[in-house]
Amino acid sequence: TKKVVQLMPTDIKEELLAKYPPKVARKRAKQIMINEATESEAPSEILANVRTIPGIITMRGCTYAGCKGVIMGPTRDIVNITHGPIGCAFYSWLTRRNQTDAGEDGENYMTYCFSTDMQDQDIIFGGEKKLEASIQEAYDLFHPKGICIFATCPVGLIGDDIHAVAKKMKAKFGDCNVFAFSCEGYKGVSQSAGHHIANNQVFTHLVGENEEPKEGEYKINLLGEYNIGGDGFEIDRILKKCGITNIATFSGNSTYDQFASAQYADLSAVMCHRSINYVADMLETKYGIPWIKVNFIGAKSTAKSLRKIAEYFGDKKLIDKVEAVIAEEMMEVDKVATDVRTRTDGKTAMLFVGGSRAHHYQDLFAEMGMKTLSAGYEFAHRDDYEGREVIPDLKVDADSRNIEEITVEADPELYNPRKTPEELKALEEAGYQFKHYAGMNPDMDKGTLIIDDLNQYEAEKLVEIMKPDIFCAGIKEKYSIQKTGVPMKQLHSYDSGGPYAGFQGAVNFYKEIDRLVGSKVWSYMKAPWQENPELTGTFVWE
Ligand code: CFM
Ligand code: HCA
Repeated sequence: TKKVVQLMPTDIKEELLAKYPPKVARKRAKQIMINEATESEAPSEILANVRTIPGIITMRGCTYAGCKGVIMGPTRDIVNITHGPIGCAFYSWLTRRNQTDAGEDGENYMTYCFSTDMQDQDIIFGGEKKLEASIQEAYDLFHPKGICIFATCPVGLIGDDIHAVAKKMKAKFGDCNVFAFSCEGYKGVSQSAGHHIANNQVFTHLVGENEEPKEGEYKINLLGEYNIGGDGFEIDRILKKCGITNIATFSGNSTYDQFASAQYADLSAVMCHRSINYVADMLETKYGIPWIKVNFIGAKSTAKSLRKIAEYFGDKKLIDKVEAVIAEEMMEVDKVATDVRTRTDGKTAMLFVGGSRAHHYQDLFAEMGMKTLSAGYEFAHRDDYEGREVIPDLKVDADSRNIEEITVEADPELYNPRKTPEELKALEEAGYQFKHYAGMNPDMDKGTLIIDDLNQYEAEKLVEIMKPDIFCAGIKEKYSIQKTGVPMKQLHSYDSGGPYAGFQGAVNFYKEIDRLVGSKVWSYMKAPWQENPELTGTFVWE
């Protein structure tokens, strides 16, 4: 049966805000947007990348999660040591389903949990000695090419100089690159600050370290692909089939050597812009490697992205090969899509995930004929919503790209303010360059609800009002949503599924969602006596 949404978007927004104290409601109102999806002169603005109001149960994570977990976590041959009390390391150990394949004899430290295990006396007297000993121990045991140190909140509070320790140990070893990240969890407002910190350090200490050029045809870097549920394996399969050489993935199943050789690519293809745009910009500024935005989530988006890469190289051989691969792969995709659409067409979805998937996965749902009623990011910035022009922090002159010194701390404000067409024109004339890429808002229907940093209360309320056929988010949302009787799909970990990227991934996703939205089990979430009050027993005192 088709659900009818009776309320207008404005009513729903009002309903979501009704319970808040006035000050909170005012702030949240700016983060709940009724989409206009037009190129109008004054597009509606959404407030993003701002601090969550204390007391609200946010879906977000922390800076340490964004740095250690997201960006560096998927690199399999670097020893990642968490400097802090054991909890931060233990509870972030293997929580992300980034897969690895080290081959026959490759190194893989992913399954280990490395921590300095700080105790009370280390907090009081300082933990640098303990950190030094831990680095030494890791080196002696594994002799890795790289050791990375990650600061947790207490380390920032007591002021351990992790960078000095890393520098000392690197000099001592000579054959192991040791560097550190000041990614204390409390920094910034979300994971996003952690991405930036990770990007800066990887670029400063790792990219460009390998001086042996990488050979291959049509060399690209794949930026912002973390191999969750094997997505990266599927993308690599397709790239290989097309004859495209992937020099470095940042950072799914990556190795030290890949990062260190990224400067040998001719193009950066950016999958998750939010988490890695800083590296894309720095590669362009320092080595003159341009970047384009790609999306391998959705079969049509995959085809489009492959064509975009082929178009960049402009070589007929590659263009023809890409077309042949698309034609071959789409046969199975079309077959399954046609079948599932008989059941999924017209169904509805909601997506609240991180900083890119809440947008990317709408393509897969659209391929199934499903409509996205409402979506939002946890921590993306305004450019990820608006998909408009980004102004780099440097004026880039095409002829003077190979500069040594670059500003690694890009000014976040430059990425944020929406410029009017006149302002953009003036900046363009002043020599600034712009990037164009897709954003969530223009891709969503007019009147849909776009909500930034959705919280537990609003999630349940939204589901109660709009009753989507499926709700997509993370582990913290999973069970509360399922208890409302609505199927829930994790788009972070994919539950136990995947890959969902590329052509085979699309087929996997169609089948999985078809099963979820078609299952009757969710209607049994109510206890029998809630459904049939006549079953309620009456206690009789004899
Ligand atoms: Fe990029 Fe990611 Fe995402 Fe992200 Fe993440 Fe993730 Fe995510 Mo979880 S890098 S922004 S910080 S696509 S871990 S693989 S699923 S919130 S939407
Ligand atoms: C993180 C990682 C996470 C969490 C997922 C979730 C991931 O933010 O620290 O909440 O289910 O993808 O593993 O985003």
